[in-house]
Amino acid sequence: MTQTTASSAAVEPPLLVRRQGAVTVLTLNRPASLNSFTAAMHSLLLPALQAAAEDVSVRAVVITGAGRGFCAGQDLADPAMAANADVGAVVERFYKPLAERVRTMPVPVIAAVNGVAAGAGANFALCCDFVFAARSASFIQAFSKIGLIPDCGGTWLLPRLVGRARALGLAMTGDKLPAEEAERIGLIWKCVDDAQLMEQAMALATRLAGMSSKALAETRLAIDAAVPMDFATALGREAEVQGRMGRGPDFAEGVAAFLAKRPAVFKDR
Ligand code: T3D
Repeated sequence: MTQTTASSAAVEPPLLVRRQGAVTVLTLNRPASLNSFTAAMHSLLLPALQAAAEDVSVRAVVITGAGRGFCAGQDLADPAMAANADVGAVVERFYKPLAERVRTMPVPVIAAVNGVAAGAGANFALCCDFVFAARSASFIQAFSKIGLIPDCGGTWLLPRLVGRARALGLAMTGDKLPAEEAERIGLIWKCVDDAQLMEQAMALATRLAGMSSKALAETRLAIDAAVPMDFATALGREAEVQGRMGRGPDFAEGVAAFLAKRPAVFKDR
């Protein structure tokens, strides 16, 4: 096992990169501020993911955090960000490419959420193919509390993972969701004992690394491609299908049975 820092100049680099067999392990490393994202961290994170994507000997990626947090989202005190008043531009520059990179990796990506994951930190984890969370970890859609909407893929991911009601509940309240509850509602893959987190994440990463990377990446693509439909398209389809149903005999029978206060007898096929 070798561990290198992504930046040799800094004493405490904000990202640690190491290899364990065919698995690249990325550790967000700003524990004093719960590994919140700075411009400096972004400048290492995306290239590290890109390097893993391009290195054919890498067959899985595990992402975790140093210290007691996974990632508290955007570092709200980062001068490099404060100088950039355009939050949309920050999202365009950092979070869009980051989320897109994770979702299109040629190998499986596993988040090992060791502590609180808030804001873009939560959604960065949810972009991954598998999310393991330590029992003491939690997920917070912190955006509404600072007058923002979920980013880093949150608006797309949340309703797909847990449905509209829970997506809105989490995003609007910004309440803390404990790891056990996150597993129960299907937001994440597994909640595990804190001491087991890395062992379990690495075991799955190693197992996936031995499988067909191509098949796994195509599986992700196929599942994502099968789900999406925008609201307007869904409304159009409802109208089209409802039109057909409304012209069919079962609708006529259903209405007739209701008005006659008798059970309906449906025969259409
Ligand atoms: O430009 C843009 O902003 C666009 C991009 C937006 C994407 C986003 O991610 S927006 C959401 C940003 N994140 C947040 O709003 C979360 C802020 N943090 C918290 O609400 C809390 O820290 C937590 C609920 C995550 C954890 O609470 P707790 O009580 O366990 O820890 P703490 O004491 O609040 O935090 C520990 C330290 O980390 C503390 O520093 P200190 O006092 O010990 O020196 C705290 O200030 C620091 N910290 C935590 N989160 C951030 C942070 N520092 C900077 N930015 C943070 N996001």
